[in-house]
Amino acid sequence: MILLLNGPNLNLLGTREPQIYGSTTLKDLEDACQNWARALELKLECKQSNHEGQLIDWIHQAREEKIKGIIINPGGYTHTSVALRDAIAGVGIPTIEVHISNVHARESFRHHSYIAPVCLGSIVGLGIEGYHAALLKFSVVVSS
Ligand code: CA2
Repeated sequence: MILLLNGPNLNLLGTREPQIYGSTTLKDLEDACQNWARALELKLECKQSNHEGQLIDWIHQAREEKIKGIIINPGGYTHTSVALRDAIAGVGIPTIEVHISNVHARESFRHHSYIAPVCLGSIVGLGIEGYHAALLKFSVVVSS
């Protein structure tokens, strides 16, 4: 089982700022990920929260649930959260960070990620296809 976590404000996908984040809604994104996962013979659980502590609790629970990989778009917490970084490092589950937009082409405060150093890798700027790329990687490195 792979866990997909989307962080704060990603529930607004498709409703505002389409020039940055596209017109796909969170529901469309999660449906697309389920289809991609099925094609890759991976089981996938999708969650979204606007709350840092909730995301951390889900990461901790992932260890009990024998989750094999985590795909996370931490939203704005990417650039602020030592606690989220500690949770990912603490559970030791391979994690891939995904950003829909190219954070390096945006404001300088988006250029630093607290999360990236504790991840297997980061995918930025490829739109929702970045989630597909992350699933593809997990289809190679883990068995569902
Ligand atoms: O590019 C990404 O995926 C981000 O993680 C999105 C975050 C942003 O803080 C990161 O720097 C990069 C923001 C998510 C907000 O999503 C919205 C979507 C539609 C309308 C408004 C916000």
